[in-house]
Amino acid sequence: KKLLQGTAVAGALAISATAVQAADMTFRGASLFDNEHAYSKTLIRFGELVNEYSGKDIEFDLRGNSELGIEPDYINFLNQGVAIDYAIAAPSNLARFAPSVPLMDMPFVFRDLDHWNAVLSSGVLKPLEDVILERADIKVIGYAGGGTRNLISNKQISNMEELAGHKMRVMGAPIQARVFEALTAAPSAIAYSEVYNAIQTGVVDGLENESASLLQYKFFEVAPHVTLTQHSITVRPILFSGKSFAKLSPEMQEVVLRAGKEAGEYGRELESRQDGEKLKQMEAAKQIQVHPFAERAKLLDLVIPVQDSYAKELGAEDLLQAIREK
Ligand code: MAV
Repeated sequence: KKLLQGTAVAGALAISATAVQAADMTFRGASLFDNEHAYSKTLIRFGELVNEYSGKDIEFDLRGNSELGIEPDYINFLNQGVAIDYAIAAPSNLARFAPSVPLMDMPFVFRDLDHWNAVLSSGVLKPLEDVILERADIKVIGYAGGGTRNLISNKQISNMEELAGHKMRVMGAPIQARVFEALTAAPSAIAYSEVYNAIQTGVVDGLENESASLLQYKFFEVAPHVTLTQHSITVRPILFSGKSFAKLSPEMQEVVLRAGKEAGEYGRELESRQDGEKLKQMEAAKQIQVHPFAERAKLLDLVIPVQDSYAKELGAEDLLQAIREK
């Protein structure tokens, strides 16, 4: 772990008057994607803002392209305070610490982008941030996301009949499987890094994901049909290890929180704007065929009772209500 190592380097170099630019310390981050993806851009912006607001020269060592694994690994690292200091991950990856966290962006919780924006610019998710800190020792410093998730499959799906029994990969949180079971599909939880192969070998016939990830991981090569279920708009917390955070001075903690919040705003604007563009780009390049879903209202009818009973089991009815009312 290099968090404090840079200080010694800076100390050694400070003997030269021209060495004041030497790195004060190093923070390491992880991303599933290359530097063109909104998550990586958000994390890069975060580093730039930290340096701008602190007046320091901290090295931000961002390891992209899944070099350090996938999001569940990042959660383990952040929780243990090893390998990395910051990352972006889907709330579903935090379910094993706190089953209420995936409620943040569970399918069909947002009516539209305005609703999603209203929720993210309010403090309504604060109880979930508290539970993440308490149970996982991970600090939420901002929110990225803004991709709209659709079904991606190796066959056309345009109505309830075609959706029935559809074998699809979902994220590991139990609420994800419950929602898609309620929609009569046949979901299974598979690690993100295995999904392409799982489709290619016929283990599943598709997944659900947003445009930027579909483009970057080229799922269309094995699953070229996109069905506009528009079932989720992603919320992607920017996470900082509680153990790394505790080592910072109060001033640096303030800087990290401010930079995280602003980087998140930048990332959300970017990803939500690019989402539709990327879908059109893949369609124009004949990489995907886009299908409307004839009975979207029916999906909502099937899912609302699942959301309700999930929130009830967790004692999170007030939170769900507060999100819905935004
Ligand atoms: C997309 O790549 C992102 O939303 C990422 O945050 C998720 O973890 C991933 O999908 C997934 O479905 O696991």
